[in-house]
Amino acid sequence: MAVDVLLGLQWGDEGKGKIVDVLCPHYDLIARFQGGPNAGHTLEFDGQKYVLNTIPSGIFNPGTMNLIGNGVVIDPIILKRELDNLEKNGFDPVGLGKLVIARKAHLILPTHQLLDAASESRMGEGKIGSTLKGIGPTYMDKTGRNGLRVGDTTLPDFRERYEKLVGKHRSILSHYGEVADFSEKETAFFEAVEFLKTIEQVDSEHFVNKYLKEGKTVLAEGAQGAMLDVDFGSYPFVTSSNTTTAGACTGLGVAPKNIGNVIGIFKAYCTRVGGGPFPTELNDHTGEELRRIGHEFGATTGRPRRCGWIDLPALKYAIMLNGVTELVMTKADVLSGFEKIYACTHYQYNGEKIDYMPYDICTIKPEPVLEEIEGWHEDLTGIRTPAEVPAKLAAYVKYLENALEVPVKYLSVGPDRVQTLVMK
Ligand code: 2SA
Ligand code: GDP
Ligand code: MG
Repeated sequence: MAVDVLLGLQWGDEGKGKIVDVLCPHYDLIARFQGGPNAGHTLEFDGQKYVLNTIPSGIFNPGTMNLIGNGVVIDPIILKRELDNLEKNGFDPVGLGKLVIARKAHLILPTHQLLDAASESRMGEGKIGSTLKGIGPTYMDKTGRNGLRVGDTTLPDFRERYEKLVGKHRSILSHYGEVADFSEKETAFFEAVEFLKTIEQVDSEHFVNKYLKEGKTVLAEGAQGAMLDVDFGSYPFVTSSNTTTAGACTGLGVAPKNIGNVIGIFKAYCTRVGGGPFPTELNDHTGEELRRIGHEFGATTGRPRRCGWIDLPALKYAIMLNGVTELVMTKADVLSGFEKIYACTHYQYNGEKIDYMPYDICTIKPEPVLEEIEGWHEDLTGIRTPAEVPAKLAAYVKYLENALEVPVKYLSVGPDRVQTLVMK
């Protein structure tokens, strides 16, 4: 068996949580492989809405196991809050043994959040627009070989290791001229660490490979999106992990030869939250309409998302990087009623017309070359079969399939799990 991968092809928030929830009955294991509580994955069913930050989106399916992989960074306070919320709603994945966590996953400390905020506040116009969850500083400590891991919480000298790392953070903060005051957060952190210890810890590399050996099905769940990948995204306006398929290998301990289908998700238009280049951004009434109709606000921070038309050079790049084998298009319903919609086919860049994402999109802005497409007016939210898809939407899907050279297998027409059409 191979590990299928599901990930975002734009700047995040493509609807990954919803689609994992839809697909998880086909899988024995859902495994998150990167990112942390910067992610907000929204699921809706039976009139209820849930936002997951760290917990994999297979958690609501009784038959599916969920793994938080070694590539994820974990804030114990947020993870505890997520699990408490689930319990209040009648779900107890820990009690049911449906959630395991990699002991090699790194911990986000309260001081990582202070460092994130201190760094952002000094960047002025050039700030990344991070979620302030401490993601960057935690991955810095991981690659700098100073980090604390989930497995360390069970060691007798955990507190000393913690104090050592916090001491380092204090000196960086004092260099920034900041006084580190986090005593309340620290108490909550240690309480949450005790709770964390009640979740079964595993070696994700052995755990996932055992599933494969036993012929079981595994889906790796990505967070953020390809254009936020630390290597290939719009650097430095990116997150601090590999959001692409390669990240599933390192973030779970899976060999590249054991990657199967790669399911790439994109919105029928495009959004981005935080700073950085966004070639097709609409700073006008149309952009505001997309935000209003699509409820485009950060699932974790509530920040307004920037909105624009679909960007084909960026999508083609993401498809290449990830080895995408099938596509999912979400939020088609949001475009209903737009007389004309537009697709960016090329960029005008430095006096040239190009069809790829150039190296320096931060100082030289690529101007989008847009193709006009007839919109559709039908309300899509009640449709359930491909036969009901309006002709102009079907033409848009065909147009995208031709341009992207990958089939659109699912079409999402609303936030609820039932609002999902199997197209092939
Ligand atoms: P960070 O916090 O260090 O990872 O931020 C670095 C950049 O990555 C962006 N980023 C995201 N972009 C879209 N969605 C994300 N999750 C939340 C959501 C975001 C929210 O689901 O809506 O609620 O604001 C996410 N997480 C990180 C971030 O905006 C920075 O541009
Ligand atoms: P993720 O981070 O990729 O899981 O996406 P988010 O949850 O951050 O943002 C996607 C938002 O769009 C959520 O509010 C979803 O409930 C919603 N959503 C997902 N698919 C659709 C869709 O097809 N139509 C509409 N209108 N909303 C959708
Ligand atoms: Mg999100």
